[in-house]
Amino acid sequence: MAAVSHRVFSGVQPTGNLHLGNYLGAITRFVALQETHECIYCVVDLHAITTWQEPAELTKNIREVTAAFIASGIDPDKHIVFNQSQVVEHAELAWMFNCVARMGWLNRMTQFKEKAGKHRENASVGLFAYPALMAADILAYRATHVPVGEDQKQHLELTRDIAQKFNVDFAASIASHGYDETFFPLPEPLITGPATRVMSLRDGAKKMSKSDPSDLSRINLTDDADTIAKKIRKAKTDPEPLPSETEGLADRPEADNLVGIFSALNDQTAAQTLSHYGGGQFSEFKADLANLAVEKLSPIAGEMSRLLADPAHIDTILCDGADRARAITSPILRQVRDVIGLIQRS
Ligand code: AQP
Repeated sequence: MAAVSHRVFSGVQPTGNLHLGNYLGAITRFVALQETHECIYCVVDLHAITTWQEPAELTKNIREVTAAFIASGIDPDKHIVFNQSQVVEHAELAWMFNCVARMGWLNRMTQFKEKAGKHRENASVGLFAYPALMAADILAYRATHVPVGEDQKQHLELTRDIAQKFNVDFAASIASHGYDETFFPLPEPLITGPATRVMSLRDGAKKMSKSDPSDLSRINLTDDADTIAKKIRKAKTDPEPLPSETEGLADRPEADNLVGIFSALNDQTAAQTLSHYGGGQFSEFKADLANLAVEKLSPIAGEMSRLLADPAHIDTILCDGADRARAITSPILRQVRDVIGLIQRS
């Protein structure tokens, strides 16, 4: 079976504090791709548990990411929305990929180093093997395109390495079963748009992140208007006025970040933003940015809370999505078992 020509897969972890970086770097891209591609969007709960999650919070966060997808404009009828643990093929293929990926490859992953920090020995085995599960998420669908933020680029490269090694290691078996020699496609990362790396509001050198202990560092999708305005007012800046040209943003990470956020939310280039605000003070720019952020995010927060009031409906959407997802992964995994040489029920 040849790969579908354009199939998009991506996921978001239900680890709480869904923020503007997740929204601009990933979810808005997910929405746009629906027009042109067959899309599969996953709440990656198995990734979330690579670090400890309080069980009731995890359940709540799975529903919250689902609500954020739908409130942002993802259509679960036309495309597939589900949570990863309901499609067992993800975990099965991940195990097979654990046996294909090399320790040296995983040792180079910067996200593991950052997340494990100085306490590597205490990190879960799952956190180390996380990129093999991500490769399985994508390749269980033979997805060809993966919209992600800049931080996931290295994991996507590893996915391509795993696909390539599998295709080579099992080339003879793939051929003997009559399968396409490109058994797994090498998926392309789609790291596009004006905000592929939204930075912390408190430190322009750190990415905006769910796990940052300071809530002032990020705008959460569920923040109310006053909280958004307060966080933008308190966002770190420098004493200089805004530059008139984009070149003037070099070496000014906080200014660069706020201009990037404004431009992404207003669907315009940084040059267009600076042509209006260049030479002005941050106070006026921040007031307009706060209004813009509230205008764009409040309807999403409102729709999320409406959806979350009916958890049974969200769970039905996830179960239905999982059934449709399994209809794709189940025959692909049958082929994988064949190729590896495993005996299975016919
Ligand atoms: N700051 C960001 N700017 C742009 N894109 C971002 N993404 C995450 N942070 C930014 C993108 O959002 C998608 C979902 O990410 P995730 O939840 O699966 O995991 P993550 O990248 O680990 O997100 P966080 O917020 O940084 O969580 P923690 O703090 O737990 O590590 C991905 O496409 C990601 O690129």
